[in-house]
Amino acid sequence: MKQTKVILLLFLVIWLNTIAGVRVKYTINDNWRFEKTEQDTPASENFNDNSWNIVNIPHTYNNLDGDDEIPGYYRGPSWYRKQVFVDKMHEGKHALLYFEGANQETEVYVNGQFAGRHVGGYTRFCFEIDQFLRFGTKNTIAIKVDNKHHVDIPPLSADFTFYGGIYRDVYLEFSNKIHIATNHFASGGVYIKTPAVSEKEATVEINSLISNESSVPEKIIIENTIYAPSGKQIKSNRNTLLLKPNSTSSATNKKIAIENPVLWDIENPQLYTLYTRIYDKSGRNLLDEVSTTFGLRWFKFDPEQGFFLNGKHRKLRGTNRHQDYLAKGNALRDEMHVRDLLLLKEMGINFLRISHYPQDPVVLEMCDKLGIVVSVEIPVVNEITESQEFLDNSINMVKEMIWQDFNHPSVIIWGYMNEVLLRQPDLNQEQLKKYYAAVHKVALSLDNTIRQEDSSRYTMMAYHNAPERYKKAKLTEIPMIMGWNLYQGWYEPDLNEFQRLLDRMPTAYPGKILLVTEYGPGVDPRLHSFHAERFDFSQEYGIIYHKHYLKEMMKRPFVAGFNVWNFNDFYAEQRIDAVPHVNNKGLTGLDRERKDTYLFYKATFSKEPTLLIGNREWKTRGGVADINSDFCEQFVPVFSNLSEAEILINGKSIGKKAFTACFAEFKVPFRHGENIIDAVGNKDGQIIRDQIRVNFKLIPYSLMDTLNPFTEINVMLGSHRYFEDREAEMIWLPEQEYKKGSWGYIGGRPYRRETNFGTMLGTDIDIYGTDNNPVFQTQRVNLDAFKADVPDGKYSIYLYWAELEADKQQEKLVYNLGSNTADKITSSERVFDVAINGTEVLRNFNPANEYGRARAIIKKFEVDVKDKEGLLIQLKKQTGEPVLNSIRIYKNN
Ligand code: GCB
Ligand code: CA
Repeated sequence: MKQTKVILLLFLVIWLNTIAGVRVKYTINDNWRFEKTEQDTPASENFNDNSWNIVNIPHTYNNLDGDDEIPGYYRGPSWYRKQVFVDKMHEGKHALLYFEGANQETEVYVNGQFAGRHVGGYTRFCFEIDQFLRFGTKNTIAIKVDNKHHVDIPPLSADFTFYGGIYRDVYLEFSNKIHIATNHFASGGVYIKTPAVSEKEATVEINSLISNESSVPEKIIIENTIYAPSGKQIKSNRNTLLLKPNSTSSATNKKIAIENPVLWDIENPQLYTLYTRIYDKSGRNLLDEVSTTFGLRWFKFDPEQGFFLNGKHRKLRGTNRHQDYLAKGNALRDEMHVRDLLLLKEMGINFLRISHYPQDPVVLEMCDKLGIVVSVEIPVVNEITESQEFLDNSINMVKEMIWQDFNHPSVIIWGYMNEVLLRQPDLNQEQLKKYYAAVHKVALSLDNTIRQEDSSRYTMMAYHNAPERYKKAKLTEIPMIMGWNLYQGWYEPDLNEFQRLLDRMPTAYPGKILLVTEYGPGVDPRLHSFHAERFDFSQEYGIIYHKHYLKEMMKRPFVAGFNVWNFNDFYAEQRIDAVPHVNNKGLTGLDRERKDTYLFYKATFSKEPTLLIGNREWKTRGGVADINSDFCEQFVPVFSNLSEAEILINGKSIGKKAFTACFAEFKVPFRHGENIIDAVGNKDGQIIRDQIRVNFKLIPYSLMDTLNPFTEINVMLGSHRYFEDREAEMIWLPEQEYKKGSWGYIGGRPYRRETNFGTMLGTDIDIYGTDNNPVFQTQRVNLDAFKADVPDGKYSIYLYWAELEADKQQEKLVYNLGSNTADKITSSERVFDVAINGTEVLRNFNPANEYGRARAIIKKFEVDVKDKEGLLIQLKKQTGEPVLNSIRIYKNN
């Protein structure tokens, strides 16, 4: 009993000490009232927000309209309001409202009074609010966030959705009136430099900013204590500092030597911790405390040999990342960012380009912890505005980025422009010269700012493949590192132009450090092809492209590193690909489904023995049985860093194959129903296995086959792709020409669209009224018929159409670099009749006229097939060319 009392008393003492001592910071994310409104009345304290929705932060107001079929999304003001209780214990404290990010202009009101305004959607900021607070009661916080286009705030345009809202955590923070500064670009107020690091010794320099918010001068004691990664305290010193009233002073602690430092490195990312504590002049009463993690490492780039970390050569290999997730837009919880970094580490990267803007603080925290080297950049993308305000805002963003993330050992590069000459305004020669000069000025100012603020890192700009422009604008000389975003074999036709282009670089830019900051093809995980081609969005073309790029970059030491575009699929509202409003160049999907390309890189980069069967998310497959057999042979890719592996299907071996560049393809005989594929290999005697399960829908070779009775076929015309409808667990097959006893088209040609670089499969327009765009995006033009020699019975025939051609003028693709659909109008006049087994079912059918362009049309017909007549769907032209996009034949009985 007595003992318990003593312990309780002890706790109480600790408790009180805590309260008196240091700062307190906590999130206030939950239960905000939210409304989109142009009104400014919600700023006032007594505004009635009862009818508003309730939301939690992280929140965006564009996750739905950024992904619907109406072009555009709300870009305007919204309000967040909340009652916050603040206890009396915080009276007399320095109080902050702290935001990790809100896009893109933010205004804060506390109890009706204006507390501050911030510009820019991707950096942190905070406002001092003690003067507006009431203690021991509730306070009204009202926040206006506006994501409207603003000519003076970057980004002006870009291939990602500019989600509005408070999409990262928001906090309250309380500290003493004398405290480690919070007013220097919302940074932690403590900066650690490591001017000299070697294996033997590291020199550390600490700069701290201390604010005195009282109106009298104060003498304080500042203490810096460093803990080694092991947790052992290794250094501590105290100095006296005189603080002027109402101002922030800086204290420098130079030349702290750490012998035999434990280095921060890729495999072994060891972190030191600095505790910065300030005390009153007695040295006994703690006023504030901030802990900062940092790392000891040195690095350099060499134009010919690439990157060295702690004296060791490292090919930098990694990806870019956007802060998106399925249905959530940019409003991710911390744990979701963390998961992404874990997935990247698992894939074996050592380098991340955090594009195109600074991200959630947990991202860099993870890079520090996992040993991932990083470049961070501000969102000056595509174009600039020739105004002083644009320049000022950009400079401010660069400073926020640098000071907020100054201490991360993972950061080695600060970037400040991406493809800044992509969207050139429509100007005459004279004006263009002026514009180039303005861009040059912005670039130079940003580059200089970075070099001044932080001389310990490299500066970088990323260019698109228009070197003449950048040369003309004199932008290639400015940054220390050139980043090139290259899409040969995607936007540009020839995959092999990639390496030719690389080989021209050293002569074109002698002495320059070179990174391939982007490269990647679009991959819709639902699409597969055994005749993959550029821009078909198949998983297989993804592999062809990535294998090629990786091989060429690994071969060339002057390519210091590279970043796949992109780690994840992300939203780009204006983009229309296989999945509209989504850029699907991710190695993982919006839901982080690992595409085959992810598996390929994982097998290639991973140091662990890795054996992964590809197509593992292709759960519903299908195909036509080989002649006279009850199976269908299809290629299955396997990715592995072992020398060879054996594949078994349903327990039966189909042989062994060696891996070349971590890749092998096995011809696997699938039978109808569930198939189990096993892969077995070994690494130094240790057995390595993998297994996947596939539901295969086998279409009999002869539809009259009585052993494998016909149930259904789903065929995309004009297409060589397979498409998995995941909602219905159904498989769409590529077209084939009609053969007796089987099925297929008669006559016609596949629809191919004209582009600046030759023709491409199908269309890239959004098909309204469906999520299964690929089923409608190809078609056969001018076909006579579709025939299927099905057995007698009752059938549902679904005919799929969408007019792909009309009004092309309306559809100028906003982003697709160099592949913009040629702006020529093709006639949409097509009128035709449709007959099924001799019965006319549609006469004078005019899809464009009746449904407009690009609208999904599905017509279901019920047909009785008798007397072994099979099915014949005929199209008869009236005007223009008849078309059919897809057909589903389903046996009802
Ligand atoms: C680029 C841009 C990036 C785009 C990408 C693409 O060069 O830097 O923002 O998303 O191309 O997929 O077109
Ligand atoms: Ca929309």
